[in-house]
Parts: sequence; structure tokens; C-alpha cells
Amino acid sequence: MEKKTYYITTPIYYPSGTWHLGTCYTTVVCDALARFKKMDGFDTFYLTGTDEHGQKIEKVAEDAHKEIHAFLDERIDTLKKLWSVLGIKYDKFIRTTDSYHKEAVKKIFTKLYEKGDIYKSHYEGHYCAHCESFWTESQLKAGKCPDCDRETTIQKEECYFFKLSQYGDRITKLIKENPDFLQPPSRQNEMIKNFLLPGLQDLCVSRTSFKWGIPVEFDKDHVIYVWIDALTNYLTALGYASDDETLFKKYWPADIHMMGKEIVRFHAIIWPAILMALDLPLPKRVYGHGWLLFGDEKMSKSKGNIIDPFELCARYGVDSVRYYLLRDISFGNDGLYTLEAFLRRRNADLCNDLGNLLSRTLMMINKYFNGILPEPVEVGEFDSDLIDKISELYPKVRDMMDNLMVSEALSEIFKVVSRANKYIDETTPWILARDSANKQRLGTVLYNLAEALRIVGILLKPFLIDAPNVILDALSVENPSSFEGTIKFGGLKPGTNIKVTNKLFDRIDIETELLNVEVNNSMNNQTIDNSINNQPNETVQVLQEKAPAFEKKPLIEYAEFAKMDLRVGIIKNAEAVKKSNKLLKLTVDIGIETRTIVSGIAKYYAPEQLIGKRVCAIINLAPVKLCGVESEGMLLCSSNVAGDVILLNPGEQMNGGDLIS
Ligand code: ME8
Repeated sequence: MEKKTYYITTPIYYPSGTWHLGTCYTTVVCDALARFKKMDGFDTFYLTGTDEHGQKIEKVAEDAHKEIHAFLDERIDTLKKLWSVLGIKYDKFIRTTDSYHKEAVKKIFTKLYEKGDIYKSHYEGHYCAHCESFWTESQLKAGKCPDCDRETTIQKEECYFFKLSQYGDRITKLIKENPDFLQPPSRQNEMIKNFLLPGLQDLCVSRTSFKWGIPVEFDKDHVIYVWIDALTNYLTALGYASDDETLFKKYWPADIHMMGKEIVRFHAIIWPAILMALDLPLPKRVYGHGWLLFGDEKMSKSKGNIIDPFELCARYGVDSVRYYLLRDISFGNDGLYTLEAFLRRRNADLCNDLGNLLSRTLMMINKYFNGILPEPVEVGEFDSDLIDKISELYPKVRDMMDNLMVSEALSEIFKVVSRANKYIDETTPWILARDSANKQRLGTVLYNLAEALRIVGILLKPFLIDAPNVILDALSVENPSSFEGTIKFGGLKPGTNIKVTNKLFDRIDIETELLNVEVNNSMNNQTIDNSINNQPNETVQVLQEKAPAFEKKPLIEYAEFAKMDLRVGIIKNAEAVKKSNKLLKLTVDIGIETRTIVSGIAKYYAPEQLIGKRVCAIINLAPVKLCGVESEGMLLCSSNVAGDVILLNPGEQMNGGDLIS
């Protein structure tokens, strides 16, 4: 029987900006979905790529003083490295500068013109160069681009128009009558209220004011509007309008186009209209996911609030990053990134729950059965509940993935991990091991645990990259490429060699890590820039070398400043903090008493240099535990671009406890 096909696409990425954790979101989600569908027996085609034409790209290359093709090649190379670091496994990477794409786009444009869906006229109106979007007066928000809040310019030029206005009714009907077409449902209301109800206007689909684009075949002064060029990639990647349309015939229409919510209108209005004009079937689903926010705003280069995915993967591992994106953000909604939430999620689920289940199970099989998987004998207390939960897991996860409930699907898998950990506490194998009469029961318990791990390991394969391999390898299980025949309870053969592995995830002391990161100016200081030259490996180094960008903080009232109790302190003792190469534990005389203050200055001062030093201390900060030592205040330092960090000195004539104001 022929396999059912599944065609999934991400938007094609602009090579001009910086790729941050937010931009990775769409691709990581699609990768997990594509991997899941592949393992679920679908003949899956996962497309991603780059959107390389338009005025914006032309300008960025020019500003970087690079020849445009060389500039693009470098950028695409970096993007492909990013996808490789994140474990993204696409079936095709399309570049809109690929010649087969350019040729097909020209044909599509000509076909629409010949059919009468494109006509020549003049455009006069608002244009946002950043978003490459045209806006009517009424669509502007406070006179600016409603998508990016930038100034628009008035453009007046001869151009070709696509008769979008003719498709308003059909698209409204499509969205209203096929609720599956546009998801999540909130996007349907947005499209209808903001665009369809006010009435669609014909769309300007060519430009004459710049050259970096695909020329109109029959009128070479015009280049094709970048969104027409970009959207059609979903067809041209499959060979549409080429000599070989095999893939197109096999995979079109797309099962899902995935994207962030800001570009839903292109996919849910303009794209179906183009397809209708071409007499082609429409995609089955368009899904506009929410944004990753950082500091309450959309994570974006222009706002400067970005997290570097190269750095995050290098520091915490690709699985932590994928797991965080897929599990912590409720799919469809916006999600707020904080390093703390990221680390908590990693510690709780991956390190504690999954890591402990694996290490305890492997350790016990090795200790009590010399690493040979015992045979389950009889079903005992607690077994059926665990086995039922494991057996129900795959259909539940499949249903959730079919409904794009990605976070919920992972949550179900981790419920079984928790259930298995609880099973260890219930069955107490270490007590069973004390009496040889319990050997068979002990064997059954450990078999059940190993089987839980095997099935969890297989089901995690679409979501994580390294951990499933470690789990399955420890259980000497052949790494399956399909769920079929592998996901049924009881698949492990008694007698199999069970290895002991290294820890899956090292536990991170969150408070210390947050402090380290702050001290290193690394993750949250918004200085990263993989936009032009940095290659992934250099990024980490660059981060450590760069000082924070000068960033003005908002004004505060004097009353807020006056809340700080700033005092002169005299350091009486200084010693290194165990397990930390950043922290020193200081005993500081503040006049009325001495305080323990932990400070991240070990890289800059030897403990003996500090004794007797006068320092500026804030003494009414809430105490915090750092590497197990409670810190009752903080010392003020200045730092510069060269990376020097110096304790502020209030002057030698001052005594401990003197006011700083
Ligand atoms: O829009 N949170 O490309 P792009 C979540 N070339 N997703 C985010 C995000 C955030 N903070 N920031 C960006 C384009 N994204 C066009 C597409 S398709 C025919 C043309 C997502 O490089 C964004 O929503 O600006 C989109 O899905 C992807 O990153 C690429 O955006």
C-alpha cells in the first residue's frame, strides 16, 4: 500500500536579520512534527529555505560592503549551520535565488497576467520597506506600519496589480466554512475583522524602483514583488512549472504551512487567492503560531532583545533548547522566555525526571542482574497501572500531534516518566534486592522500568536529538525509524545487555548560573550578532569578549533610588566559594555588623588582595543563596569594554557603615 503523504513547510527565512531563539521556533516545531509524521508512517516532505530578494536584502548587503551573492552565500551557510546545531532535518532547502525557482516564478507571473488576474496600472500609497508591505491609509497604526511600527514612505510608481479584491468573498467563505484551514481559531477572527470585512484591495505585485528581484518576463523594467516570489516557493520547491513535476504531483497540496502570527495574512489571504487564480488546490491548513517574547516584547533584532541559539545550544545542549521551545511554550500562544524558566524546565523534567529514571534503572539492572535484562515473570502490585499508562501513551501523543498540541504531547510523555519514577518508590527495588526470595519480583520491576524507558525513548525521538539515542543505546535497542511494531509494551528481550551511561543532563545550580551569566555578560545582554560575519563557533567567543551595549534604562523617581541602603563596607575576610570559579565569599564590616556577601569577582581579584579594602555595598537587597552560601548584600563594581571589572572605592577616609547617597 502506498504511504500517505505529508507536506509541511516553514516560511523561508530572510537572510538579512539576526537569527535568534524566536526565529528558530517555527523551524524546531516543524522539525518535530515532520519527524513525528515520518515515524508515524507518512511519506513526509519537510521544506524550508531562504527568502533572498527585495530592497531590504539589497541594502543590507550594500551596508555590509559585500557583493550580494557572496553576502547571501555566507548568510545561508550560517543559517544551515544553525539548523544543523538544532538538529533540523529538512527534506529540501530552497533559495529563492535558485534558478529553477526564478524560472518558475516568471512563468507563474506570466500565467496570471495572461489569465487576466494581473494588470498594469499605477501605485500610490504607503510602503514599509522593512516588511516589504503595502498599506492603505486606514491600515496604518498611528501613521506607522502596523506590523513593525516603523515609518512608511509614500510610493508612487507604475506597477502590475494582482486582482486580490476579486477573491475576498471566496476567501471569507473558505475561512468561515473550513475552520481547519486557518488555525488556531483566533487567527480566523483577526483575518476577517482586520482585512476581509473592510474589503480587499488589489495588490501591487511588481516594482521598478530597485533591481534585486526576479524580472517580469514580458516587461523587464519590473521585478516581481518579493512576497509573490516568496510564497510561490511552496510550489516551485516541488518542481511546479518545471520540466519535472513529479514531487508536485505527489505532495501538493501542502498539509500544513506553519508560520508566526505576523505573516498569517500573506498565507491565509494572498496565498490562497494566488492559488485560486492558478486553479490549484489550496493547502489543507495554515497555522499561525505565537511569538517568543523576551522582556514582554516579541523577541526581535530590531528591538535588540534577543537570545543567541548558537550560544544557548553550546552552553546547555541542543535537547534542552528544543525541549524548552516545544514544551514550555503553549503552542499557538505567545510565550515569555526567561533564562530562569529555561533552566527550571531543564532541571525538573530532563535532569531530574528523565535523567534519574534512566540512571536509577540502568544502575539497578547492573547492580542486581550484572547488566543482563531480567525476565518479567508475574504481574504484581502497581504493574498494571504503569503498563496501562505506557500502552496508552502512543495513541494519546499521536492524537495530540495531529491536533498540533505539541507541548501537551510532551507533557503526556513526561507523565509516564513521572509514573515510572513513582513506580520505583512504590516497588522499592533496593528493598526487594535484600532477599533472594524476591529475585523474580525484582526482575519484573526492573524489566517494566526498562520497557518504560524504551517506549519513552522512541516517542521522544521526534522532539529531542541526543537523549533518545543515549537511552536506546543503553538498552541495546536498535534505533527505530518507525513507531510501527516498536511501540508495543513487551518489545525488550530478556537477556539483553544493559549498559551504564553518563548522566543524561547535568544538574545546573540555577542561582549560580544566573549570576554567572550576568557576570559574563553573556546571555541576556543583547550584544549578540550573528547577522553578518559571525560563524557559530565564533559566536560564543564573541559573546565573552563583548561588553554590554550602552543601553539607557528608564527614568526612575528619587523615591525609588532612595529605597537602596548604600553603605561603605570594609572587607575583613575573603575566600573562594566551593564549586564556583566566579564567586568569592566576603566578610564585610558595615559598621553596625558584619555581613556575608557573595560576589562574582573571583576572576578579577585574588582573595588576599581584598582584605582591608573599602567598598560600596548595597545592604538591603533580599538575601539570596549562591552555590549554597547565603549572600546578604551586593558590592558595586564598574566594568568596561575591555572586560575589566573594578570594585568601587568610596575613599580611604571613610569608615564601615558610612552612608553612600
Ligand atoms: O517572515 N517568536 O521571514 P523571517 C516566534 N521571509 N517566531 C518568530 C519570532 C519570535 N520572536 N521572530 C520571528 C519572513 N519568528 C518571510 C517569510 S514565507 C513565504 C516568507 C518567525 O525570517 C516568523 O514568524 O522574518 C517566521 O515564522 C520565521 O521566524 C521567519 O521569519
